[in-house]
Amino acid sequence: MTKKRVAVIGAGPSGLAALRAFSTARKQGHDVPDVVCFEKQSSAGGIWNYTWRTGLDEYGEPVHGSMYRFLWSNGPKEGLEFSDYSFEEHFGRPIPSYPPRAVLLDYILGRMKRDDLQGDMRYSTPVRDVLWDAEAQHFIVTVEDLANSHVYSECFDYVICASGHFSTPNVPSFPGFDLFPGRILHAHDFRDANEFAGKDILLIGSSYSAEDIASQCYKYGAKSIIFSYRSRPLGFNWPEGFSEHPLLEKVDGNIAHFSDGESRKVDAIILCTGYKHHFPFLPDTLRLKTNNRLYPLDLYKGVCWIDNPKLLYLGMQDQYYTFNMFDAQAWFARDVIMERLELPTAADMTADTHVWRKREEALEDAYQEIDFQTDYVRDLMKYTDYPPFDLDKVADIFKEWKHDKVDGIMTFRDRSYPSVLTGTMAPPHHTVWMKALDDSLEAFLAPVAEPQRKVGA
Ligand code: FAD
Ligand code: NA7
Repeated sequence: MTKKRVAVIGAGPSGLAALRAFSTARKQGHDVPDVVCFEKQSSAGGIWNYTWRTGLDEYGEPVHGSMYRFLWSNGPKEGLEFSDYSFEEHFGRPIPSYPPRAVLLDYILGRMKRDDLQGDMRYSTPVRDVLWDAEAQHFIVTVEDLANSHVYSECFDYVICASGHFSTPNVPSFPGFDLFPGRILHAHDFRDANEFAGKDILLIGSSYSAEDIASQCYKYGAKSIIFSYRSRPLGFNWPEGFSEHPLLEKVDGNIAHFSDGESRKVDAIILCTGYKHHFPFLPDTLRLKTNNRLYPLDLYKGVCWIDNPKLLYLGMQDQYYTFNMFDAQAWFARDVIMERLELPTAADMTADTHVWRKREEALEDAYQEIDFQTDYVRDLMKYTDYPPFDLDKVADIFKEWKHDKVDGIMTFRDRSYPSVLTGTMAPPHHTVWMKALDDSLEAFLAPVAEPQRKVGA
């Protein structure tokens, strides 16, 4: 009998979780399918890879990266720790709770390297097209090897789509934008807060990107920060120089007018208006269509495409949990593919998603959302042998994090939490976040504060 073939699209945390899930089963002595991972970037790590590029890359491909310089984890690392690979194991000692981007990338890649992930990694190879051949009962996956400008197709029994959903920006327009004399950009193209030092910045949106980019700009010397929200303000106890207004009505020259009748002079506008789930390589019949939410429909257990469960999606939810949730999903996907799990009928799968969706729709605040996603991950984990970890403790950490942000939006990253795997309390960082201008791995791991390197010069 020929081996099953699985295509994984994307080598970010979700795609790597899939590779890890199969590798674990292989090490346990199981006969696992052949796995090929197609990644459009030249290396693994997904959105955790920093690139200076914006717009199109060297091949004319849309740049995937939305991360910027000086990005530090926006939640405690204890909430995302892989349950089979602790931070302590990776770094050989405990590290503070809020690492910068490069440290988290090192951790993600560390598990991959240590695991000697078997499988066929094809970098600089975007997936162009996925077609279901109903007669042959397999997918035809067409990809482009960018370095050799070569387009080719291969057949797969299963496809795991792990291409991320924080990369294609949602870019609304407002009256007067065409004549605005300053820069207008989306968060996806934001790279370096130094650019905005001494400037009055308008940020549209009131979620994670707005909150974090504003904090970055403040940290690196912006003169004032003006938020404009559509539904509700962020509402933190912002330092002096910050203000929040309801939705922008128009800009007139460099004057922004808001629906509360207020107006302010602004030098630059950053649209922190979220991202679109975008799968240009998938036909209508296979394409997930959703906004950014905790329970997208059409996916059984948030993973299996109900209309054709040989297509599986990872990481498509809005996220409190990240790396550990992707793992739980990947283990579930693996066990579906290896036929260790039998799926219910399509009608039963759909009914199950509606139960979750109904519960999601009734959620009233972030604490309930945390409990919801905790229950979701718990539910997934009961089907597989993903190493158990104390989900209730993780939920408590997320709730404490929410409190800490209310206590001090510029100081929450100075807090510490215990690992739910090792029990070790994270040490405080040698430099408080507001003063830690150097976000390199070396500066973060240095035992004591070094003179802050002049950054951005
Ligand atoms: P991604 O990391 O986006 O990886 C998807 C991969 O698929 C990419 O490598 C991409 O190149 C590849 N790909 C896409 N299309 C194709 C194609 N057609 N063919 C081949 N390959 C393709 N999470 C946290 O836990 N903590 C944080 O502090 C945090 N901060 C964030 C800050 C920003 C600005 C953003 C945008 C996200 C942040 N996140 C954070 C969430 C982050 O998205 C997840 O941590 C995680 O990276 C999601 O992993 P993923 O593999 O699903 O997607
Ligand atoms: P989110 O969390 O999806 O939030 C998008 C925000 O953009 C949210 O406040 C929206 O307002 C707002 N939005 C969307 N469209 C508009 C328009 N047309 N006008 C005004 N405001 C709008 O995306 P983020 O980028 O903040 O976070 C995504 C990830 O990146 C996250 O994981 C982070 O860790 C980093 P709404 O509340 O819907 O009215």
